[in-house]
Amino acid sequence: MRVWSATDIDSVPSPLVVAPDDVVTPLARDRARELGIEIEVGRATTNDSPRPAAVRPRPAALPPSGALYRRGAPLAIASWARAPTRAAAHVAVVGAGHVGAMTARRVAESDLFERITLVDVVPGLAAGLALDMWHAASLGGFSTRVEGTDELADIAGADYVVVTAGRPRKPGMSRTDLTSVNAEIITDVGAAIRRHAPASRVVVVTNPLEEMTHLMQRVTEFPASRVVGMAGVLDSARFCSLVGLTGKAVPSAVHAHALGSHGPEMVIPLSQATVGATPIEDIVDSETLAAIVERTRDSGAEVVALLQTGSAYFAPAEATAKMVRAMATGTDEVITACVRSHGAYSLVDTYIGLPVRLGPAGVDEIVLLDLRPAELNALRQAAERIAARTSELG
Ligand code: NAI
Ligand code: 2OP
Repeated sequence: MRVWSATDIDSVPSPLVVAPDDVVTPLARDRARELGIEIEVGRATTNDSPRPAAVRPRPAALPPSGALYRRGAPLAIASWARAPTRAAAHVAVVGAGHVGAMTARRVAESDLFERITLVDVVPGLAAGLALDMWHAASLGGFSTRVEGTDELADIAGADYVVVTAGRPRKPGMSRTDLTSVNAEIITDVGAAIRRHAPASRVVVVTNPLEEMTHLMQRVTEFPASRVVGMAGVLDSARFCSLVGLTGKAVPSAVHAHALGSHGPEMVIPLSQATVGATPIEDIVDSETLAAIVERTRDSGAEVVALLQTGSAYFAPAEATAKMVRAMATGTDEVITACVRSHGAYSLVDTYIGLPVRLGPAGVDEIVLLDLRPAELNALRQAAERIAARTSELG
């Protein structure tokens, strides 16, 4: 077992592979985030196990540590601007409801961006929430400016636009029940994005996810690589957390990809799920895994039924913020996003959850996993059903 501190992170390669029983301090995680170093959980190490080789060259001069600053350590005044680690980027979040507000907060806390504009049709809502968030800047250790408005034109020039505007589900409703009301909202918001933020990368969150992402791309007429949907990061995370409930692994050691749809056609290929470097099927029995897959698929509805009003937002916002950060920093991490398949996996051409690498241009690459025939078949069926639904949008 080894304890990784922030100082250690300054001299490690990326990705840093730590053993399952290693401890990575919160300060070290912050430092790794600042330097763009991925932390992966690998096999247990012995004292003489070799450390992994660098796959990405490290910068010669390291930026000053904001992580240390946040925790009150003395730093040179020149460190305050933190310019070397922050892109001069502008993020807009349209819809300042539960998911939108929480996403704006998590993006602000990453302190990677110059500015966040939160927008909502309800007068004063976004401005009030943004001011409240900004009041926390000194406590949260961020200097990303957060502003709120009820004018969609204020997204002008945004580099990234997150769209959460729309109605959430009520108990007993399926995501598809939201189609007509949310399609109108997405059409309006998409037209505004096309007009005011024509160079932006768009992350759609509004349900039903595949249909609304498809519609957003059609309305903006942006290249499909610049319009993605958020669901797979959330559904994969839900699977990992539910595995954690078995007591056989901590959630952060579990890796899995939830592909297909954000709904009944969700496909979680167990051939690709691991705990550290060990296949999950060697650790958790097949009956339990089948039940976890089923519960993951129904997790959104499970939360809706408990809340009675509104739907989940902590995990959805965390997942959305992760996608925005992944685009801004261009990490090598393979995550699941709702993207246009363009013939990948021999699927019909549709928006569907697939493993991708995201970067500043949007989707850098669809990653081809070595799926089992039954998994591939399930993914193909999912694509056909999604394509049939999106074609009903006209
Ligand atoms: P919410 O009701 O709390 O917030 C939605 C906000 O959108 C409201 O404040 C509303 O005033 C605003 N809005 C409506 N029309 C607008 C317009 N034209 N321009 C700007 N703002 C507008 O709902 P919540 O919980 O934030 O969910 C938002 C959407 O995200 C829902 O459709 C929900 O189903 C979906 N969702 C999707 C997830 C996913 O994994 N893809 C996960 C969680 C939620
Ligand atoms: C969820 O899965 C409602 O789609 C939303 O929580």
